[in-house]
Amino acid sequence: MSDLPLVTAFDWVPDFAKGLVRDLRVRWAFEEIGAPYATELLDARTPRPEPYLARQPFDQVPAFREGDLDIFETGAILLYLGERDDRLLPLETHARWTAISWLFAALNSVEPFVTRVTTYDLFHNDKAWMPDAREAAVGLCLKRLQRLSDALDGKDWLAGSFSVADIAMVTVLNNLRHTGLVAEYPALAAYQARGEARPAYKRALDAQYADFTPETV
Ligand SMILES: N[C@@H](CCC(=O)N[C@@H](CS)C(=O)NCC(=O)O)C(=O)O
Repeated sequence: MSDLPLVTAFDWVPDFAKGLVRDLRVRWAFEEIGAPYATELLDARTPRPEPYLARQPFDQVPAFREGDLDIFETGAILLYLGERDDRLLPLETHARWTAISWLFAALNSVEPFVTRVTTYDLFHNDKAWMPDAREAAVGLCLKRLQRLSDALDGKDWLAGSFSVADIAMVTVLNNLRHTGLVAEYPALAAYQARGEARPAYKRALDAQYADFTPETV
């Protein structure tokens, strides 16, 4: 058994989810600081082993384990990693709390609006009520994107320097990759591209793909 911090991930997901599974956030953080981690791969098609619920009560990935410490929720895991390295979370009080505020904002104020759109697109596309519901969801999502774009206001990163807030926000925006919604805001599209251009992001993405079992059919 490895002593490395352990991140759970899936060994298979449908194509539309590849590159979007949230263990990517944790992998990205590790890659930014050049720290090693190990993955424990779970099968997305079958219920996770019952003891897993003690580590992730919603039966989702990722869960994180280091020694006897278990953490779930990507926000909490990112915060934990940020606490140990100022390349992920600045030490200066104002910048630190700006980053933490934006970390919460990514997960609480932006992600739910993004998820509503993607849920309609990916899981309810065939429903009669879908066009009206989607239109309403897109309208609300665009309002959040506009506010986010305004807040970036010439900044490269949400808290001045790159931080876990950007890991969360860029990966939230990535869920809209099948739409043109982010492209409606050039500053936002540029911000997203800046995040994706980071070598650590690319390494994290490669690592997530490498953990998927090749399709046999
Ligand atoms: N709020 C959780 C969400 C985790 C989540 O949605 N995980 C997805 C993969 S990206 C999952 O495990 N889905 C499978 C399921 O819900 O059964 C977090 O940020 O950690």
